[in-house]
Amino acid sequence: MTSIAIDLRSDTVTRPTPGMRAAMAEAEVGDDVYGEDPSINLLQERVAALLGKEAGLFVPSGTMSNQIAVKTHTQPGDEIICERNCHIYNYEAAGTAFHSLVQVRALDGHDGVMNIHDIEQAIRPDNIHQPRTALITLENTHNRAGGTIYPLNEIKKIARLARKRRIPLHLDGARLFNAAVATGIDVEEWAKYCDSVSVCFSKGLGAPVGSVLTGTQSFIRKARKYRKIFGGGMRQAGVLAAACLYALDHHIDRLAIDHQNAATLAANLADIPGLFIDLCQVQTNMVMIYVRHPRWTAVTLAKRILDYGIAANAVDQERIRAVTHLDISIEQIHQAIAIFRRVCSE
Ligand code: TLP
Repeated sequence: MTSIAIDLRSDTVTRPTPGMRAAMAEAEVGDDVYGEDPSINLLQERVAALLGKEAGLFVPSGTMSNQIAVKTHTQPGDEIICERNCHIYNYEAAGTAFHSLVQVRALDGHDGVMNIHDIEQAIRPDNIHQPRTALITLENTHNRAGGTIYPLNEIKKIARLARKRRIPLHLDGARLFNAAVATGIDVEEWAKYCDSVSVCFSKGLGAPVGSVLTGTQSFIRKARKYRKIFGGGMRQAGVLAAACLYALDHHIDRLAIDHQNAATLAANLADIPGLFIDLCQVQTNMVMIYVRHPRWTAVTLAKRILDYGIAANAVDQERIRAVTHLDISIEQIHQAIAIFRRVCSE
């Protein structure tokens, strides 16, 4: 197996820095099922306050956070509305059906953004034949669209509609801090329009494990019970929360470097014959590389660059996703560009 020198598969691949490891080693801990882990309690409070929510819940993964949110907002037999390419619908192994017994109404979007009229049309009337529309979910930034930012105005419109129809709105904010750093709009403003918000620490923020789900006190009380049922009640997990606290203090502003690196990668790859980049889509730390090459498809090109130690995932036959993060330097970005150029001229 070729060893990976430059790992652009995801921002989930980062390893904790020495400073983060030191914070983990020194963490105060307790049994969190009893609510007695001071590091977890502090993290939950800090994240809730940052997002302007009443309470937070520490969970092992972004997937569990989203799935607990769906479970807490819905009843079996309900329907939820989401965008067709979103993570909840595509990458959580049908957890909505498995855990919550809900059906998904997936709407076409543009760069992950749903049309407000399509949402309005999709909301079910109160009719014995039809499921109840119990939840609308959004994703910011949007993974499969290439790290695109959900326009705040669109969120406001959806929130207004959702409130009018008494439907809760959940935000999968796995990369919400990327959206905040890229726009200068703080996470509280992004979160304000949504009833529940999930944020991840094991993506761009560089922690090894952990997400926090936020919402009202009563929502989080219910969610805590579901976390236990899902097997996510952890004990002395303050060592993990300490990594997340460290990330809050040290790794948010530096996301701007990842965004700059993604922009450099995109601008240079766009010049290589056979590769196409929609530069408007490059808004944060991801680059979707469209492969329209006489020799390579996205899948074969991803395999070939791996021979040179560059790892990036083909998300379909046409696109490779490259993600920048804490463990990728600008020198590595230039090395990766050189490899793409070389392979595309083979
Ligand atoms: N996304 C992963 C893969 O699952 C695709 C990645 O490499 O990008 N929401 C969004 C928007 C995500 O991108 C992810 C992870 C999650 C939720 C789930 O987080 P984890 O992996 O912690 O369960």
